[in-house]
Amino acid sequence: MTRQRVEDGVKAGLVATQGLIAHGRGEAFDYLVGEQTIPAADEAAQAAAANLLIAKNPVLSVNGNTAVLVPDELAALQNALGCKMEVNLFHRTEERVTKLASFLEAHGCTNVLGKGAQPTIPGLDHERGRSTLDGIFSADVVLVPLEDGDRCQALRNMGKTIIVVDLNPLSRTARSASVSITDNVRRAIPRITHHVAALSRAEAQRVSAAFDAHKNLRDTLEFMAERLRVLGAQL
Ligand code: PTJ
Repeated sequence: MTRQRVEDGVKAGLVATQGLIAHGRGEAFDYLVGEQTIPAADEAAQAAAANLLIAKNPVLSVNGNTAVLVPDELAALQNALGCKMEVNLFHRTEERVTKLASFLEAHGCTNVLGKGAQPTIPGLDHERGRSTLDGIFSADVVLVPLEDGDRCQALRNMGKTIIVVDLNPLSRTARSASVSITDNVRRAIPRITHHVAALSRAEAQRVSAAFDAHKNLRDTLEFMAERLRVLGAQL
């Protein structure tokens, strides 16, 4: 059913054709974690919630794959945070931005930015470096599920806290993010929303300060390695 959403999204002009390849890569890594939220991923989801809660101007950045996989869940997270949302695409066309903004609004998202974004992110080419001044450009914390490594690094170079969701813990995106959640975006977004509701502001400060991004990725790789060892021993 999840794969069908991506396929239908391509047919509807919401998902880039490259989104199918990206999805397949994600599925392969999802098997390595057992298609479940592992403890390290939940810890990262809590750190993500903490950073979004203490942000002055948090923004949820949404691409084609994320929009079709979790539109209602994004609306719930946006509602819990009362923050802005921006359609920001890697394979950008103005037509797809407009379609995605309407699609997200039909699912309850509000204040969806992205149309008419300007080339504002230093270090990226004209098309890939676009953002809106009210949205990602002026944000201090950005959640960018399934982001590209160059853009993640460029946004970090602007001094922003960047939270990503990426099932590949070895991707450049995962390694350059402030917080990387190694989980399927279908499970990760509801987990973040759960933690947003559960954390007090004081707890959020503590969780954010205590989070160690590289240790979390090491724990994730250790989980995958141990799981493969156990599965191999059962053969
Ligand atoms: O809609 P656009 O134009 O912004 O394009 C979006 C894609 C995803 C096509 C674009 O950003 C892209 O090509 O991304 P990459 O570089 O292929 O990276 C996608 C990463 O997301 C890979 O590391 C995948 O393993 C991971 N991934 C794919 N599906 C999921 C996922 N991670 C979490 N949940 C998924 N469902």
